[in-house]
Amino acid sequence: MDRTVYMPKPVGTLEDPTTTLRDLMLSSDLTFLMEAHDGISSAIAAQAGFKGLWASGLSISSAIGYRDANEASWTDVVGVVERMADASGLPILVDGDTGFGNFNNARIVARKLKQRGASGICLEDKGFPKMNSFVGDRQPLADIDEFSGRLSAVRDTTGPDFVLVARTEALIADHSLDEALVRAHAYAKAGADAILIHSRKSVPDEILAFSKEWNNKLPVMIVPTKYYRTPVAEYRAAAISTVIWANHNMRAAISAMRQVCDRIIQEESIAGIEGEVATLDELFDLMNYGELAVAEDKYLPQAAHGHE
Ligand code: SPV
Ligand code: MG
Repeated sequence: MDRTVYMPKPVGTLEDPTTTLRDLMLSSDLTFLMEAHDGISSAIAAQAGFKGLWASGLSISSAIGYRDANEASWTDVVGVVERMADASGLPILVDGDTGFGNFNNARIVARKLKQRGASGICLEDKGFPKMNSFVGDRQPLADIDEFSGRLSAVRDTTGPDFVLVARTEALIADHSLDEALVRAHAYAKAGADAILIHSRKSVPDEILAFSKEWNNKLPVMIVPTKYYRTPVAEYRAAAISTVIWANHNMRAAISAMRQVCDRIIQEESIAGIEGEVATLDELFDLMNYGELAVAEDKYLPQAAHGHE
């Protein structure tokens, strides 16, 4: 298959993807952002043809052995996002959780993410430390004015290009559609570029009702993890801007790694799974080792690079 191979690029040579995320978000067609959580999952998503990435808080924290409860620090997240940007060359919307504190923490995180190659940040209207939206029933919402201040601080700090997504957890916390709408209006006023409306229902009814009432005041983003059966035609019909496939690279990795570990421990051999795992050549191709060999020929003294 003829696939463009992305490679880690030196800082400063990346095309600026900021406009691209905004363009994707504002385009008339439905946009898909794929979850990634490190360099290699970002490169794989780019090769598959995704145009943008979701740097998932759940997946990034899981990948480094933490729970999605702000156990990973914001500097952990910034470091991972930098690797994701370099490895994929794609625009990245970063799950900034609640902003890691108050308005001041939120604006520092957003500024550092922008400096390190992110194209936007999504902030959710809860407090620090947060808990993953699908864990437990206690999801206390932030005060609307205080959270709006967090959004405005990010807006004022990152400038007009960096995409700012306000995520309301009103429906996750079992509040009404009206509460979600009141919050979305306040967040729009505070400077958000888009609203992410989250739901934990297995059908899309409440997000479609929100979208209808909201009437495209700002682009709407959704995370259909729980209502995964809904055909995307319904989102197109509802003029949803962006669908986030929020955790599927991580969940795929868990299944694959479990299967391989179980087989190797049972069989005390790697012979059985050889045909079922990526080849080393596939890995070298993914990381563009070919370019390194060409560069060695160009830059290393002939005697030193060992290719004779
Ligand atoms: C994430 O991917 O970390 C998200 C989406 O925020 S969810 O896990 O559904 O809260
Ligand atoms: Mg998250």
